[in-house]
Amino acid sequence: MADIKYNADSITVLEGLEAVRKRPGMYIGSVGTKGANHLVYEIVDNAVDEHLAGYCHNIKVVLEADGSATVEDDGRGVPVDMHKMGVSAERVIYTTLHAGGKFDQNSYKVSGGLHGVGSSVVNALSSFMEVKVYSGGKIHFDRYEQGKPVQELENGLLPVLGRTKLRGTCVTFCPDPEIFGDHTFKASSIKSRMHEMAYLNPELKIQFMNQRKGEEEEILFHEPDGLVGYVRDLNQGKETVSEIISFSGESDGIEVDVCFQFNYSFEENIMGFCNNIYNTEGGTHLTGFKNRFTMLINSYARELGILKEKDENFTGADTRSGMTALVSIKHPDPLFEGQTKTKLGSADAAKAVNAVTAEQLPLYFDRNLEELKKVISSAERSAKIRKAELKNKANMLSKPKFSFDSNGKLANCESRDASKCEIFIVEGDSAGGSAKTARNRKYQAILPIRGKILNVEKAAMDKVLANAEIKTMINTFGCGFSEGYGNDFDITRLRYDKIIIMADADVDGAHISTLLMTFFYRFMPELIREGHIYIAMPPLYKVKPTRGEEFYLYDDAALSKYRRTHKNFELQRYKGLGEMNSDQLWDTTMNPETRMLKQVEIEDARMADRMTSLLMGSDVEPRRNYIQENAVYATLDI
Ligand code: 28F
Repeated sequence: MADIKYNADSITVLEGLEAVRKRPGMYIGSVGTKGANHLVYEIVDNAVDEHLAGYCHNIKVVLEADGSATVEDDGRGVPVDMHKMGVSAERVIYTTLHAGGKFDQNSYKVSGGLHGVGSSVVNALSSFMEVKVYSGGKIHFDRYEQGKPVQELENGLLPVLGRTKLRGTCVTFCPDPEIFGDHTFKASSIKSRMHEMAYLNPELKIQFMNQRKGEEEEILFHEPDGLVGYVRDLNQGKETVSEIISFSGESDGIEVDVCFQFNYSFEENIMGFCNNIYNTEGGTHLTGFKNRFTMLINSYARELGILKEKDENFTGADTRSGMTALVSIKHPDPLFEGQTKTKLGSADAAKAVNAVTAEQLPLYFDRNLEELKKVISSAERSAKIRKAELKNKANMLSKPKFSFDSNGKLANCESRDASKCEIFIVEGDSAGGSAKTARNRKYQAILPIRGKILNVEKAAMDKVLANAEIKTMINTFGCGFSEGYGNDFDITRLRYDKIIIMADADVDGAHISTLLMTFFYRFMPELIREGHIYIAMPPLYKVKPTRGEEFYLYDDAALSKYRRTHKNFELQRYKGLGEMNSDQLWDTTMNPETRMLKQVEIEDARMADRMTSLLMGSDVEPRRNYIQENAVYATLDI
C-alpha cells in the first residue's frame, strides 16, 4: 500500500479490507442492487451526521453516467491533519474498519442502513473511490482502488489540487464489479430514501441528480414541514378524518417526535424511525407509543361517557384503525435486532416514547375536543365492525375445496411440501387457462384472479373479507392474515414458498400487480419481508431473425440494444399473456430454469402503496398530475 509503512497498523488495515471483500454480505447485507444502494446510504449518512452536528445544510447525490456515485456535503470536511499513525486522518478514516466513530457520545451517529459500518467498508467494496476535502481554503485529494490507497502522500499529508472557498467533503465511488457483478444502483429506491431523509431532517436540502443514460433527472428534496409533510403526503389522495396531530419531547436523553393523522380507511400504517433509519420491523418505540395511545383514547372515551361502565375497552387495533403515524426518535446508543437488524430493541425507548406521549398528547386533546371526538368515533366504528366480524368470522373464512384442476378457482399442485410449491396468481381466465396447461402440476398451482381485485385501499374490512377473490387468496395461502383484530397470521402455515403475481406487461397488468402488492403489504407484510412474493416477468417481444432460432426480449432496453447490432428481423410485441401458447408461456415465464422473477421488497410494496393511493385514491388532482407528468413513461415503479 503506497505510503503506509508496513507496520502492525497497516497489516490490520489490509486484513480489515480483505475481510470485507471476502464476506461482503456480512457488512452490507447483500451484493445485489440493495447492497449497492447501501453503499450510497452509508456515505450519505455520514453527511447527514455532519448536518445533525449543525455544520452541513446541503447534500448532493449524483448517479454518474459511468456507473459511479458522488456524494458531496458542505460540512466542515473530513479531518485531513496528521493522525498519530503518521498519515492524514482522512486516510485512517477511509481505511480502518469501524474507524471514525464520528462524534463524542452526546450527539447522534445516524446508524446508516447497517448501523455505521463506516466509509471504509464502502471503500473496500469500490473499484475506485476518490475523496476531495474542501477545508482550510484548499482542495485535499485522495484516491483508492478496491480500498487500497493509490495516491502518494506528501510527508504523510494529502496532495492539494488547488484553492477553494468551499467547505465540505466530496466522495465519488463505484461498486466493484468483482463484488456486485453488473448490479447497479436502483434510482427509485435511492430517491425514496433521500425523500425520507428530507422529511426526517427539515432543515436539510438534498439534491438528487441522475446522469445515467436515458434516466436523466434532477430533484431537490427539501421538506421544511418535516414529519407533518410526510404524513400529509402519505395520506395524499385519501379521505382524512382528523387534522395532522404532532408533538415532540425528550425523556431520559432520548428525543421523541410523533406525528399522526386518521384517514377513512381501516388501515394502520405506523412507521418507526431511530436516528433517521426506517425500522421496517418496528420496535420498542412503536410499542411505547401504541400502549400509551390506546390507554389515552380509552380513558377519554370513558370520561366523555362514550364508553359506558359495562363496555369493554377499545382494543389497540380499534384505536389505530385508519391511523397513519410516524414515530421518530434520536437515541444515543440504540440496540437493533430481528432478521435485518432493523427492529429497535432498546427498552428505554419504549419508556421514553410512552412518557412523552403521556405528557404531550393530552395537552393537544384538551385543547381540541372536536379532533378527539373524531379519533374516538373512528375507534367506535372499528370496534363495531370487529364485533360483527368475530360473530360471523367462522363462516367467512370457510375452507376451500382443493382440486387439482377446477375451472372455477384454484388449480392446486400435487405436492404438499410448501418449501417446493409455488402458486401463480394469474390475471384473467384466458391466461389462467394456458397457465394451467403450461404448469408443472407437481409443484405449481394456478389461481386465476378475475379483473381487478377489490381496492383494499379504502374498503371497510367486512367488505374486503367478503370479496370472493380476497377470501380465496387468504384461504389458499393458508397462513391467515394480519390486520388489526384479524391477527391470526402464522407464516408457518403458508402452503407455498413462492407466490408469483403473473399479469400482463401493460399498464392494466401493472395496476393489478400494484393492487395485489398493496393487499400483501397490508394484510400479509411478513410474506414480503420473508421474500415469498414475486412478480413474473413475461417477455415484451419475440424476435425472429432471418437466420436462427426465434427468441424473447424482456424490456425496451434489451430491444434497443439488439437493434444496435441487428437490422433485419421480425418483431412481435406481446400485449398480454393470453397471446402466448402454453409452451411459450412455460419457456418464457414459468419454467424455473429459464424464467426471470422479480422478488418484491418492502420498499416496492411501500411505493406501490403510495402509487395505489395516487391511482386509486379519491383525490383526482394528484392522479391527474401524476399521469400528465408520467403519461409517456407510465412505467409504474414496481
Ligand atoms: C460525502 C460524505 O462523510 N462528511 C463528513 C465529517 C466531518 C468531520 C468528521 C466527517 C473521526 C472521529 C471525528 C470535521 N471537523 N460526507 C461526509 N464530514 N467526519 S464525515 O470527523 C470524523 C472524525 O471523530 C469533522 C471536526 N469534527 C468532525
